[in-house]
Amino acid sequence: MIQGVIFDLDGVLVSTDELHYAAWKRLADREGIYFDRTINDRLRGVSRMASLEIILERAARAYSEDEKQEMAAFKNGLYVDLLDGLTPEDILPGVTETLDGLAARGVKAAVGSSSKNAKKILEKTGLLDRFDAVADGTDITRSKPDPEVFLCAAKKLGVEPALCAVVEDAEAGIEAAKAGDMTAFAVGDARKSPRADRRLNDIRELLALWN
Ligand code: B16
Ligand code: MG
Repeated sequence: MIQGVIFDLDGVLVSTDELHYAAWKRLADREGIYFDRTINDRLRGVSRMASLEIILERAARAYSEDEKQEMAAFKNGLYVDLLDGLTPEDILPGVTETLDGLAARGVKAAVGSSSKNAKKILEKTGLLDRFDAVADGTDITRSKPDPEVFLCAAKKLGVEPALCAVVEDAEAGIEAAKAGDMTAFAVGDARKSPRADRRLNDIRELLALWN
């Protein structure tokens, strides 16, 4: 039986995906690079620098390493400013009830996010105290689809990976969960992933596992 649930952050707990999109769009427009929401879906769960490389696939010229660092910093500055506006109202529907339900069933909960801004997001939304452990972009060297962040979360929870479930909105995250020998629950965009073990229309459906 599953003893620990590891939640992705962006697109699962909080809709920061819209803020990532707005910040990347500003950068792409500044550089005259085509960028749309379909390309943005490929950035879900992917690290900042890997996201930039995906955006640069449409660029008309090559960029130097220094230019790439500047672009990533520019985007992150915009994104961090947007995070200042986050409140508990930005928690996605069903998340609070799901966390309450897990706690009532004695199931541990963690965050497993590629973001280096995860703690700020959890603080601004009041979610930080709701988790037994947080593993994020500051804990890892390899981003999803590598399982490192989920294995780190499982270790912090003290639960064997095989007894952990992951809830993800990104293909890269589903792949990471499976590479880590965990059960992968897909929400949102990740429901089209063939590798997901289960697909949820509503995150609260997760609680049926323990009924
Ligand atoms: P940062 P997740 C991911 O968060 C986002 O989905 C992805 O779009 C972003 O590039 C990545 O975090 C890194 O974020 O630039 O804030 O360090 O879905 O793994 O919670
Ligand atoms: Mg995500």
